[in-house]
Amino acid sequence: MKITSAKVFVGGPKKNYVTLKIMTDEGVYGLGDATLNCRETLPAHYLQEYLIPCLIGKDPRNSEDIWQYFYRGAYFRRGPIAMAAFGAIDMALWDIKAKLAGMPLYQLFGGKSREGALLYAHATGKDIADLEDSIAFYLDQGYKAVRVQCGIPDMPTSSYGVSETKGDVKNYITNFVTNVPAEEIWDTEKYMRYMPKALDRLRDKFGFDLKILHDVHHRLLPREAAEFAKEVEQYKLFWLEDPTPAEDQDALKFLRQHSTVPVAIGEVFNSIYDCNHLIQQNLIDFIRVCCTYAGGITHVKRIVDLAGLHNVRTGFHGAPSHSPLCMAAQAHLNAWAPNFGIQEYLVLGTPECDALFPSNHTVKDGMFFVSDEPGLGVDFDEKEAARYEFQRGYHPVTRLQDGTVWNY
Ligand code: CS2
Ligand code: MG
Repeated sequence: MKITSAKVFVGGPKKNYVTLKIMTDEGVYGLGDATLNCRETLPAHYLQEYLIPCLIGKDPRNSEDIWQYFYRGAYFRRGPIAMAAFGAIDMALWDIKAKLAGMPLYQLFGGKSREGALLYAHATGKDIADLEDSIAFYLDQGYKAVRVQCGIPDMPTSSYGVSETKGDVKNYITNFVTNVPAEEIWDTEKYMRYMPKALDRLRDKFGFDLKILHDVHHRLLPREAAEFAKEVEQYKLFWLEDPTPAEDQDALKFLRQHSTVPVAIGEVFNSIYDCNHLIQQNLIDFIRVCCTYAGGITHVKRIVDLAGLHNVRTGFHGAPSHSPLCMAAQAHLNAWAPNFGIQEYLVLGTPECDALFPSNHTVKDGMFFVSDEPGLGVDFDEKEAARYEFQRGYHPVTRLQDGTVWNY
């Protein structure tokens, strides 16, 4: 069996999904996601210029050898661009393998450990009243876990994960399309003063059964993160995400000495080498990598196994920029993983997205139910894809009040 050709598509409804389609001489094809938010054309070019020419003629069933060939063969290894490109190939090869077996992908990992996988939705509000409406909206849909992000009074601009418009509480998706990045102002003191009060009010209103998550988005210094974690411990978060920038991994020791709040990190990690210190030192409780820019199913499954050895659970990244292909790859891992924790979920549900990526996966009562179609269980409609083209966009750049550049 041989790979005969492969194509890359860039575009989608409100997002520049990077979709890889690998064709074989037996007519079976595989699909993979290489979307790297706000840098989408780079993995697309990496695939087109460097990787696809090497794929032609290879046996698609040898997904491990092909992964090693690209990873070890690159010399300049790792990094989000290369790993997203390898990730897309790897997903597509597992898709082919499971289609050949006539099985849903999770069967090739060892079958299902659970029927439905717990999801969390993004609740957001320009202020606390809006955030409460947003949480109520997701509770009505049956969600049992929500991430809460709230506008901070007197913050000069809105900040990460917060709607700019009052009343905008549903399906909040940031529009990053700009010629140059937008700029946001951040004030750590205002955030640290207000956010615990907001969590207090939410526990008062919604009680302690609701699973509440919160994303600091890398904004605190190590000491501040420890203080914040200590203060919010009483609100029993399901997790506190990215309290500090993850480059300085030992910074988390400080937080761990002061608080037992569960910590989730890893959405910007690309390889097991970014995760292993945090996992082996028990500095985190949830690992947040994703199947796209952490090198596909082959590599992420290794990370999941390592995490399992140290009682770290999964909480894969599922921002709106992930295409339904990446979400499906993760859904199959979630169905199997003995150390599954939770899955972030935003992507499906718009009619345009469903038309581009038809699938029978379902979401009900805040749980994801993986379909039993062979392979990833997601198709790609090339005619629909022709409606979209690439639109450049940037994440905002964050500054402190005095102008100093900070972490987005
Ligand atoms: C995030 C993302 O989903 C999350 O938890 O922190 O929204 C992140 O900001 C984006 O993936 C960046 O592209
Ligand atoms: Mg995050």
